[in-house]
Amino acid sequence: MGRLSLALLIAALFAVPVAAQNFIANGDFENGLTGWTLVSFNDPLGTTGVRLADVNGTGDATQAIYADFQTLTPVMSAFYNGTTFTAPQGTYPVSAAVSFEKQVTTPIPSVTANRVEFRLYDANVSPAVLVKTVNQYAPNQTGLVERVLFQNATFSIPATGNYYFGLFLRHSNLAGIPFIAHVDDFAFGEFGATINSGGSASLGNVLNLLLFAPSAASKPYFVGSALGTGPIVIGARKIDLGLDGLLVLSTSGVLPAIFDSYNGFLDTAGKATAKLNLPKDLGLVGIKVHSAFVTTDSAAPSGILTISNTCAVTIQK
Ligand SMILES: [Ca+2]
Ligand SMILES: [Ca+2]
Repeated sequence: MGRLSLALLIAALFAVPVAAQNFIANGDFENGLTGWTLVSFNDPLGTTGVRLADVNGTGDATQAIYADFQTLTPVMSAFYNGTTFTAPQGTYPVSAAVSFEKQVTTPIPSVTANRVEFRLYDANVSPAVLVKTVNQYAPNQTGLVERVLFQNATFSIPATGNYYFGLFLRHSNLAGIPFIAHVDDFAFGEFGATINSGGSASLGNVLNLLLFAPSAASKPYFVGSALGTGPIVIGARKIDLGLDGLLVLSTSGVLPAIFDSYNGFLDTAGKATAKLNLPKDLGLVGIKVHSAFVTTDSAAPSGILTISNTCAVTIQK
């Protein structure tokens, strides 16, 4: 057996028991539009694709899917389909970072009604059937960029089978001003938990880690931050964190002023916010921090009820 085939065999053995946590292929768009198909875009003056943007407001720009709307009337939209995935019947949380970037400096004159629609399709039939749509509206914040972390929704897979998500970026003509809509860090968690980061990853500031595990409401949670994505295998599952010094430090509880609320209990809606208080240490600039969390239940396999996706930010000056 040649070296390559042996490597493939080992990879196959490893891949079988270790399931993925995120059904969304390339949901962080770091591989461009791989896995995403443009269905329609009707703005003759606009552009759409992938660009660098700080969608979650952490200070670092990463690749995000976008639509730059320059036609002000009528309503314009970009519609993409993601990759089909196989999911077991169940209810899973969804999360993403969404932003709407104003292309003029004048104040927003009215409610913009810009929105992103997350659409789940059943691909077991042809043509595929829309199962559910959840809207994330622009938050109508002042300033040039309106940001929101979308994490309040769950989608139910009605029967084990094949599904995909559509992303519909919609520009309203109400405000009469051009916008760029972005979506990044799109996660749909197989094990019922999602994490997203927001706030500022700059020295001396607080990076918020928003935890969401509706199936683990009121259960204990434990957040870890690491320098890499591992993964670490937990029974038949995995968590995408590296077993490194930062993970040991962040989970040890010895620096609660820095790793603030890294463990506790989710609220009755299955939510909590952990905080990474970044010290004013220039040596931290440029470090990429990956974070994920688990919830626990003594009756669950390995005592772990849910394992989240992993979110990453790069520490800024
Ligand atoms: Ca990204
Ligand atoms: Ca960012």
